[in-house]
Parts: sequence; C-alpha cells; structure tokens
Amino acid sequence: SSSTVLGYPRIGPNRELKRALESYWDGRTTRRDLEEEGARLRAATWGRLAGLGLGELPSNTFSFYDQVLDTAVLLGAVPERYLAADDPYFAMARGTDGLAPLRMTKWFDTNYHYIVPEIGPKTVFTLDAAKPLAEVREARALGHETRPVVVGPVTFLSLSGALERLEDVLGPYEELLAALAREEVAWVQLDEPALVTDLTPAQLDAVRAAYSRLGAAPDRPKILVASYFGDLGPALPALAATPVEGIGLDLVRGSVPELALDGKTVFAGVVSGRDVWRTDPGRALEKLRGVRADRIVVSTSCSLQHVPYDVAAEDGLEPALVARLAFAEQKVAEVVELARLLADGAAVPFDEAPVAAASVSQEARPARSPYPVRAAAQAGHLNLPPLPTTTIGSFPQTGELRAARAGVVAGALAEDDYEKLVEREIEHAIQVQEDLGLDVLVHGEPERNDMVQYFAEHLDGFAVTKNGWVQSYGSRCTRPPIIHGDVRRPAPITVRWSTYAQSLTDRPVKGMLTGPVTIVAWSFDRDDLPQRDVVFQVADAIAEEVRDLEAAGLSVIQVDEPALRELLPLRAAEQPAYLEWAVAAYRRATSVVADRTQIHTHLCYSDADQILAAIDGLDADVTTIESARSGRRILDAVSGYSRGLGPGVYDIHSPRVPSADEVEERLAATLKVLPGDRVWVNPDCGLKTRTYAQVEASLGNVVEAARRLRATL
Ligand code: THG
Ligand code: ZN
Repeated sequence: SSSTVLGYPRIGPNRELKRALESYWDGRTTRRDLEEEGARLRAATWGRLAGLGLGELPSNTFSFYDQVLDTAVLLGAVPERYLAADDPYFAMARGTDGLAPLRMTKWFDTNYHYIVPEIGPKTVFTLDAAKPLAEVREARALGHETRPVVVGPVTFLSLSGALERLEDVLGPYEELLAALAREEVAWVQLDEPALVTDLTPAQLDAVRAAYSRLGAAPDRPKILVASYFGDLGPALPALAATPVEGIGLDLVRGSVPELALDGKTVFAGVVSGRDVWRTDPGRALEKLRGVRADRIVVSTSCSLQHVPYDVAAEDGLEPALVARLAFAEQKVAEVVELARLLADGAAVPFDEAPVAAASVSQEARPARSPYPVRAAAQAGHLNLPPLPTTTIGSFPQTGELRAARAGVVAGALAEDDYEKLVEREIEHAIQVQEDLGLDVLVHGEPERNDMVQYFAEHLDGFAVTKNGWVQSYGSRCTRPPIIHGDVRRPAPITVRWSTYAQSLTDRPVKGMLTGPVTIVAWSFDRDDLPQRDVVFQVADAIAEEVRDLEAAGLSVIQVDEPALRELLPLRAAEQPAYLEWAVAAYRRATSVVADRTQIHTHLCYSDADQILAAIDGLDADVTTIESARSGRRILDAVSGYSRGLGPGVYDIHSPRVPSADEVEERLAATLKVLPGDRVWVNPDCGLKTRTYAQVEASLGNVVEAARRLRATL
C-alpha cells in the first residue's frame, strides 16, 4: 500500500513566507521576489516529502494567503471592485486604502482562518487554472509527480453561502479536470470537510449531484474526495454511490466505517493532523486492517497545515516529552512506516494504554449571589458614573517592547531591565488613561506576547516551543503551547503587574486574565484525558489567580473567553453538552470572588448572537462584545439583557479615528435597547495592534460621547 498526506504547512520552517509577504506588502520587495520565495518553499517541501519516502505527493497546497481564496480565484469569483487594484489577490485578502477586504472567518473548528468568498446571483464562474497547473509542472520539473489539491464544490459553496449556484460552478470544475487530464495528472484531490457537518437535505443532494456529474466527465484524472474533521455520516453512502475513485476518511476523529467501499481507494487518515502526538502504530494498523476497500493509501486525518514543521527544531523541550511528540515531518515518517507495516502484514502490539491521570475534583463551587445583590454591592464599592468608560485590556505594543522580549530570550537583555521597561509602559498606559478621563483602567498587558502563550509559560503542565509556528491567517502565526500534564499554577502570574498599575491610580484597575476554554482551544491538548477535564484543571488555576487579584485589592477582574465558540462541536447533537461544561468551567474560574468584586468578560467574534444563551450562562457582571461590524443584528439579539453590557462603540481593526458624534450616535442606538444603568462604553476589542496616537484620539472621543449622553440620562 502507498502513503500520502492531505496537505503540508506552507509558512516555511522559519516563517520564510511571513517575512516574504510582509516585505512585499511594505514595498521593500517585488512581486517577483515573493514568487521566487514561494517557489523555493514548494521545492523544499516536495524534496522533503520525497526524501522521507512518501509515496504520493500533493501539490497546490501552497498558498500566498489562503486555499479558499485560491479556489475563488480558480473559479473566477473575484468581485469586480477588486479587479482594478494593483494586486487584486491581496486586495481581497487585506483590503486597500479605498477597499475593505473580504470577510475572514474560522476554518471549521481549527484556529486557522479563511477568506469568505463573495458570491452573488450575478457572479460569473470562469476557470483560471493557472496556479494548480503551474505547480504540477513545477513539481514535474523537479522530478515529482503530484496530486493537485483544490477545495471541492460543495464545501466551497457552503462556506460562501451560495449552494444554489452548484450547477454553475460544476462547469469550471469539469474544465479543470480536463485541463489536468491533458497535463497527464493521475489524481486530483477535492477537499470536502463540509461533509462532516450536519448536512441539510440540499447539501446531501449537492454531494450526489456534484460527484455524479464530475465522475461522469469523459477526460479526467481519478478523483479523491477528501473529508476530514469527523465522520462522513450519510455523506459516505452518497459518495460511495458516485463514480469517484477515492474517498478520504478521518480515522482519528471519525471511525472505521461499516460500509464496504468496493471499487474505491480509501485514503485512510490514521495519523492526526490536529495534534502533536506520535501515532500508536498498533492501533493505527488495527484501523487500517478494518477498512474494507479495493486499495488503501495510508494518510493523515487532514492537512498537516495545523501542526508545526519539525520537533527537531526545538532544543528547549524535556527529552521525555520530545519522545512523545510528532510535528509535520515526524508525521510524514509515521505515514510512510505504517504503509510499510501494512504491506508487510506485520504484527504490531498496541502501546501501553494511556493512563488517564486522576485529575480535578468535580465538586461544584457555590454559585455567586443573584445579580441584583452583586450589582448593588459593586455600585457601593466602585462608585462609577452611569455609562462607565473602559477598554478591553491591551494597549499598543511598541517595537521597543517586542525587541526587549527577544533580547531576554537571546540572553542579551537582563530580566531586571526588561521588567523595568514593562513598568515604564504600565506607567505610561495609566497616565494616558487618567488624562483621557476613563473610568475603569487597565495596565495594558505590556508583559504579554500572546494572551495564551503568556499563561502557558507560567503554568505547570504546559510546554512552549521556540519555533512551533502554525499559520493563523495570511502571514500571521501563533505558537500553540502543548498541554502534556496536569495543569497547576505554581505562583501568581499577573498579580504583580496589576497591583503595580493599581498603585499608580485612585481609579479602579481591571485585572486581566484569559479564560480556561480559550487557553485550551489555542493550545495542543492532551490525548490521555477528556478535554473537559483539562479545561477544568485550567479553570482551577485561573480561579487561584482571580482570588489572588481580589486579595491584592483589584475590585474589577476581566476573564476573556474569545474562543468559547471555537471549541463548539461541528455536529449539533454534541453542542449542548459542550456548552454546558464550557460555561461551568468559566463559572468555576470566576465564582470565587465576593459580591462587591466585579467580573467582566470579553468575546470578540461577530456571531455572538448564536451562542447568547451560553454567554448569559457565564454570569459575568459585565460583558463587552464586538458590535461595530455586526451592528444592528447584535443589538437586536441583546435587547433587554439584564446585566452589564458593553457593545463596542468603534472598530479597532481599522486605523480610522471615530468622531465623538459618531460614537454618540452608536451609544444612543444602544440605549434604545438596553437600560441606561447597565450600559458600558468601550471599543470593540483590544488596542494592541494600534498606535498610541490613534488610541488617544479615539478614546478621547469615546469619553466625550459618554459625557454628553450622561448629561441626558
Ligand atoms: N492568540 C492566539 N490565537 C488566536 C488569537 C490570538 N486565534 C484567533 C485570533 N487571535 C487570530 N489572530 C491573530 C492575530 C495576530 C497574530 C496571530 C493571530 C499575530 N501573531 C504574531 C505574528 O504572526 O507575527 C506572533 C505573535 C507571537 O509572538 O506569539 O500577530 O491572539 N493564540
Ligand atoms: Zn476582542
């Protein structure tokens, strides 16, 4: 049997693509320089995959920004207004001076974000196969035959909210197949992760229609329909009944199907593309031997783009942990080895069953007092004006600060000097907020690189990597920490910075923490303990920090949970149970304070309305949410909400400074649906990506607008 992977990281082992993109965007290099870097990265990837002995190589898994955007370009679905831009591709991805970018959203339940194609009833689809054809030829010139990968029609249209255009896209897909056949390509991979979600009858019909028609195309390569992130459910028999030759199954999240797939090649995803753990060869072989099909290709459960490149690039990890880890390179080697073992009919015993550590006590904590009781205690303690003004937490991160952090890591800057710099930044942030007249201040988080990485660095049970970058969107990456043991907080984490900030002012300063769900969602999770237990362990560690902040005199504490929606299971049947424990974990982390201590939370995606009941369940005293972009819809959804709420009054993602009139207008709209004594006034997200000049101008107008409206209450 043969071996393959569904996709590979493309940012470069040392984030070469990030640097090439950002220097092109800054005008320091040309489009041609960028293309050359792309070609180098592709050549290196194919060379490495072939060198590791992989049987079948993918192509077109490279992208300068995003594979969904690439598919929109492939199908000619470029909105007219972008065509005149200097570089329409990046204009769609990032916007230009005059044009807003296309919307971006999360790729299923991963931390990767894709560009949402804009498809209307008038969109004309015309094939532009230049990119996949060029990659096939480029690989061939290097001596590699490849299987081009493209997002399939059902997923592409489902993500675009335009499934009714199915008939219209199938023509270009057929032309693509013909073009690849002329190029003598043996296999094409059409990615269809949407098929593992709850399909509507229309989507299931679309699966049948699309693959019956593409399967009937006269001149075409063999078709692999790759599913991933779960089980195919009813889509499996539907696909099996079409003429496609190959079906990709996620046998890590999903299970070995009962159905015999006669006449098909199954691409059996037994090596996980979503975690960083080595695969147990005994268990993987058992799954492979359970698949009934004409031929089996050993594969990954999904693209490896969601894991870092290479464990060998890490030199600071414990050897015992390293022995358990597999990043992309190691996972390719596993796929190759499993194919060999399967072909040899080797008998391989299972590893020791993972021992689930006895973990958290599941004892419920007493709930806080009812909200009206707390609200009264807080009003007496905090003495805030109506329509209190605040910010979400982070202030601009200066280049000096980032350079200093790098200096500490490199050993070029003493820890003491770095801490003095952090204190100076806090002093500056407090001074700016006092001068502006804000009511609840923040310390600005100058000590943090990332809101998850920072906590992981200070908690037991987490390992952080030096180079374990994973693409989040475009040129942006994160280094997800690895949870490998029971989580504990050996010492207070943020207390020192928050109390320092509070010592500088008479106004209340908010303590700032990341919530347990978000910390786990943006990390690589354990494989030997249910996710819920891990989240509860983190909740207990955060609860200790909450207690210590309160004891140190912080009377407002914010615990952010921006990823609450991210871990939401893809199948509706599993969602209520998840939301129940996710909300319970949050309350476990926050319900430890006295009534007079005010708990804030912040959520920053635009579809908060979809999980409003869960947000309500968090039982925070004040919730700040994104609303500048989602606008009316969110206001309608929260109408009549009974606790404190701060719908963002301006969009921090743009450098634009909102006028006081504009903020006043927005606030007035909010006051139409919410009681005046519950409304908070704040921007819609953290200020880390802005400059101090922008922040001071914008917040000045926010404070001014709040004062004007206060006078009318
Ligand atoms: N932290 C983590 N995950 C996230 C976010 C986050 N996922 C969702 C959302 N926010 C994604 N957004 C971003 C925005 C910016 C960056 C990454 C993800 C970013 N990263 C730096 C870069 O690529 O240069 C590196 C940051 C670092 O040093 O760690 O700018 O906020 N975990
Ligand atoms: Zn936010």
